[in-house]
Amino acid sequence: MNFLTGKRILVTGIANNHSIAYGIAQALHRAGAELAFSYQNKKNKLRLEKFAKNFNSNIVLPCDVTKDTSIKELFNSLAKIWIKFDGFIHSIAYAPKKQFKGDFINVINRKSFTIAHDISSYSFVAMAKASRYMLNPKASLVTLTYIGAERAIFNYNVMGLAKASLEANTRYMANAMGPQKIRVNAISAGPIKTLAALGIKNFKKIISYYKSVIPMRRLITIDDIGNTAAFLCSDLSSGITGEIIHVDGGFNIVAMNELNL
Ligand code: 0WD
Repeated sequence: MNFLTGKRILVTGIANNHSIAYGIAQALHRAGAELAFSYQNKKNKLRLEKFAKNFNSNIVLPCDVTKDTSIKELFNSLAKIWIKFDGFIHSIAYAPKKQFKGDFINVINRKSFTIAHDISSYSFVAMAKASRYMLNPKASLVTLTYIGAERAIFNYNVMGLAKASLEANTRYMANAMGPQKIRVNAISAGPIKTLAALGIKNFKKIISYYKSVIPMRRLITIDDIGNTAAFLCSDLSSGITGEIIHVDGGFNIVAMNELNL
């Protein structure tokens, strides 16, 4: 299935081979896409260079999305290799660790609110702003969100607000970039054990509750997310933009099932 042959896609947010972005890179590669990668800091560089080889890529570039200069440098460096490209995967989120533990009102503060929104939402449009001139018509931008944007989830706290902002951002970006024939979508993923997720207090309990109530009765994998991202990056999804697509085994459609009675 080479439905991404000829597409060049930048993948951000691989911390290790459990990262959602890693599953996405695997699916994009299987479908024939050419890939480039960005990493946040030097400690990830070597590991990412090794991963990139698995995907026949040697394009591994630094980018810390908290700095406009770093975002600009990423696309300046990429432009020397790819004059134009066909989209990117935004798989980046951060809030200070203390925010993921306890009563929302008690733990929230102005600084953490700003950091969470800056890194987890603004960075998506900042990357689009910096790369717009390099994006081919039919390009596709994909980000990752979570149901904590739509419903209150204990301990998810300020990240729920940042994800709600990211989802609105997806719709505004889709509307602004539609005339340029660029599509923008978000995947709302079910919970997956990754480095970022393990920072949320009681994450293992979230996973076991989840597994017991979702219609599919199984956990979502990074392959499930990867396959949907590959579809969204391809022309197979040519009529879809501004959507939040749930890849969560149906969790979001259930209010109660027999296991809760
Ligand atoms: O259950 C889950 N794991 C879910 C994750 C459910 C639903 C959504 N998501 C979202 C996350 O919120 C995030 O947006 O998926 C995305 C990827 O999450 P992940 O795969 O769970 O996370 P992880 O493997 O930890 O990668 C997140 C990466 C960072 O990794 P580390 O662990 O080194 O912080 O985001 C990147 C970084 O690579 N990142 C940044 N990249 C550039 N500049 C920055 C930054 N300032 N901050 C974080």
